[in-house]
Amino acid sequence: MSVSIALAGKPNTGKSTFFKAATLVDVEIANYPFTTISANRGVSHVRVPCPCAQRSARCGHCVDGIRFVPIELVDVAGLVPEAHKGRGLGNAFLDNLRQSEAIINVIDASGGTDIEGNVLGTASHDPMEDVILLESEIALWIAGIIEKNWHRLAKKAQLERNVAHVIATQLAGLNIGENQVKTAALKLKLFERPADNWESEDIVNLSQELRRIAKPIIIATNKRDVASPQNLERIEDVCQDVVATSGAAELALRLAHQKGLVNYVPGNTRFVVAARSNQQQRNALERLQKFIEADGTGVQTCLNKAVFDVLRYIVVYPVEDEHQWSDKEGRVLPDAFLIKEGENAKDLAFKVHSDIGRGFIYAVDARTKKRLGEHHVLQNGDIIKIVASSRAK
Ligand SMILES: Nc1nc2c(ncn2[C@@H]2O[C@H](COP(=O)(O)OP(=O)(O)OP(=O)(O)O)[C@@H](O)[C@H]2O)c(=O)[nH]1
Ligand SMILES: [Mg+2]
Repeated sequence: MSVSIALAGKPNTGKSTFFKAATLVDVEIANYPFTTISANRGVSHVRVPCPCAQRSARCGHCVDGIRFVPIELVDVAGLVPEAHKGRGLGNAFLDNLRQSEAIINVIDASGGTDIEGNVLGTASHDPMEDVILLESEIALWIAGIIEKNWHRLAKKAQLERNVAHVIATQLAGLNIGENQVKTAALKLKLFERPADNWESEDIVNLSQELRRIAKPIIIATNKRDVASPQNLERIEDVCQDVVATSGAAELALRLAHQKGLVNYVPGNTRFVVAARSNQQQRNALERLQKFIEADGTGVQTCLNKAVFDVLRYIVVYPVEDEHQWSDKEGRVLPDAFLIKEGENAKDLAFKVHSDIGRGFIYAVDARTKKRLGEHHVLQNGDIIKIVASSRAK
């Protein structure tokens, strides 16, 4: 299963525009709230240097030495205050966050839409409120699930002397594990009191902590093209993991690339304009070029930040021939796997195939040709051959 990232936030902030730019899935975009009703899912990519760039020939799976590794992106319907109680489109959007490992909170940094996503006509809304909205709605949603049968749960937890296990079971569909519950409860010193003495406030605090651990949020200060520098700077000063984005600029470039008007590699700060473009197109593209010159559109940076900086994934390349860096058919660097920092050679073997994991004998670092044992922790960019016994099936 690939890494899944969700785009969420109040309505009309540009989630679907970001999504369409990042996946090229054709979804509805409009300047009013609740354009998206059911979630859109698509394949997007994170961008890394391809190991073949260090060799004389390209592998054929990258764009001039830049590799795009697939991830899942989910474009969720907008949420309004009290969504966890069913307001707006209600809880449906929260259900779409269940399997996501991280959430990009797409906010309207221009301040041109109110907390419900209505167009204001002036830049009078404080985008900080959009930041707080998503954090608190998710935490209150988690709290609601824990509180549902709390009385019965607390008794059970008491009897089994395993509060974290009981809560984790309740939250199973949310991709929140027992260890995460333990970490959160320890931090809040909740284990010092019996579970049936926990107040509603304790459960909300626990849920906030669980949200931080299990559903980390990256803030995309979107509509950067029309946002004031003050708004952008203020959010960057106060919040962690912020990337200024313009989904609209990324979408324009990706569509222009599709039409053959430019040669644009997602995440680049420069692109080449095709000779067949007309004067009007060239003027618009020139403006886009100026706009992305310093930091790009931010869309690729934001996805990379979520996967690498926040979720701490690394990319490794399993191969069958350690000399050619290829599979049996001679395809060079055919696969790129996202694995968690700290995972070892045997973990990778299991990801390639459970039979290979079970039959693991040793691995080879294809760069150094050194043998690696099963506990050898892999590093970002490693190219690994796995030697496994075929009898382990
Ligand atoms: N200026 C500017 N406008 C943008 C940007 N991204 C999106 N928009 C505009 O914002 C409006 C809403 O865009 P959508 O992508 O439909 O927003 P959404 O968050 O998916 O909206 P809902 O599905 O209703 O929650 C549209 O008019 C877009 O053209 C951007 O980066 N800059
Ligand atoms: Mg939408």
